[in-house]
Amino acid sequence: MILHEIETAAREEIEKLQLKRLKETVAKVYEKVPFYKEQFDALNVKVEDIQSVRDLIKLPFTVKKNLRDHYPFGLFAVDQKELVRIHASSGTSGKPTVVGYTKNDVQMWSNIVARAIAIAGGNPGEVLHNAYGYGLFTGGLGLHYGSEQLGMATVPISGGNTERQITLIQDFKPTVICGTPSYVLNIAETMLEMGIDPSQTSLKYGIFGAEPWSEEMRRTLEQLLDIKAVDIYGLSEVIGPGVSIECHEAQSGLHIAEDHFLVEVIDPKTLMPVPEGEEGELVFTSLTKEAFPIIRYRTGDIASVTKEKCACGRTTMRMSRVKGRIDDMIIIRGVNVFPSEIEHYLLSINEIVPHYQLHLTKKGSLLNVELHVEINEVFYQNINCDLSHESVGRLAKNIQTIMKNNCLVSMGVKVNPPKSIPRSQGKAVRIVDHTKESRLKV
Ligand code: DLL
Repeated sequence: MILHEIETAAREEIEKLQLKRLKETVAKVYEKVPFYKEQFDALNVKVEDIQSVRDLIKLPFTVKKNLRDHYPFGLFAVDQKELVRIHASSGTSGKPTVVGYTKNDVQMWSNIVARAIAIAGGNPGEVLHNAYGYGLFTGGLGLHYGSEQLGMATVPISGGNTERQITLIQDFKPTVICGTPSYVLNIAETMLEMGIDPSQTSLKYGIFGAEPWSEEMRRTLEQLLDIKAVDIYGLSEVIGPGVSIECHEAQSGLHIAEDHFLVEVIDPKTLMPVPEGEEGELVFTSLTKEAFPIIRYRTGDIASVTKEKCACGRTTMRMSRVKGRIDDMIIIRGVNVFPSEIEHYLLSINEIVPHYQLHLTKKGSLLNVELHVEINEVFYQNINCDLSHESVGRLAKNIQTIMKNNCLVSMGVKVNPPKSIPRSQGKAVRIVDHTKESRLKV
């Protein structure tokens, strides 16, 4: 295992480096980005007020709306001529959020991702199959540059054209596959349909992220493909993939690239920090970015962090799996539930496949949730393709009880035939919100 110095540094050393970089970042945004100057002045905070990393809380938060309000380049800290890359995320409403990178930013990001791929089990000289989408989304190019930087032969296949992906996996013999967990599941299932045993490929490691997924999904993917699967996290506003990643040795929380990003966890209601180990909203501050430095960005993602040393020997702070985005949290009769929690329990049920959707409707002012699941081919044949068979009713009831007992929510369950739930080629759509559709129609 090749470790970078920072990965095993003592906490004081990490914080010393962070403080130095934080001071530089704060001074830079104050000088170069009018938005930050206004924000800091309004709170009467001065660059000199940052004397320890804990002083970060004196600074204002940044939210997605600030990016939209300054569309496209209003929050950039460099002249447009210095940009070499622009990414954007479409979002669900309004203008996209746009982020930019200088040459140094791209180099720095590549180094971060190269380190992340190594943490996940990748080695120079091997082949990496990159099924993240290429384009404005940061997944494809982010993993691509990191993989090349590490010295891996990178296959820029992007998402889609699943049968060709499978041919290339068989022919090029990659050891690492990258993609959203839902799309890689789609690849594995397509292999089975083609009569190919997914556990017999050259793949050893999977680097999966860009969407919430569960431990059960990890087990499913690991068993199907006979690989070790690790979670990678990131967001375009902070840099893209590589903000944190699990190590293949312990698979126990995602190591944050603390030399480049400062993390906080806050209570999204009070905006105050929560104690270590407690869940809250992740907030990131970039420490080394040139084109688009960002201060205290509220991600909307729910997770916890720990400073405990990992079994792999690394000392960098680790975050838990992201449970979901605050916006994706469904509140049913006062109970909060994330799709990833539902997924966790759903995947232990034998008769169904790991594809599901939550359909939201409204009856009066009450939110109604229907869980759409899909039965597997064997079960379908056993019931003579008859969904009115009594065992289908029993299955639906069983799923309802499992959800009620474990997620504490009551929801309808609709059992669908095989291949009826849309397969993902990138980020899976887990929530279909018909309440918004009807609002639009009005
Ligand atoms: O999804 C960057 C990325 C690419 C991460 C490839 C990992 C791998 P955005 O499109 O800006 O960037 O979306 C960021 O996706 O705020 C989370 O809500 C969600 N997300 C990203 N990684 C994970 C993960 C990329 N591992 C948003 N688990 C974030 C759960 C994730 N959610």
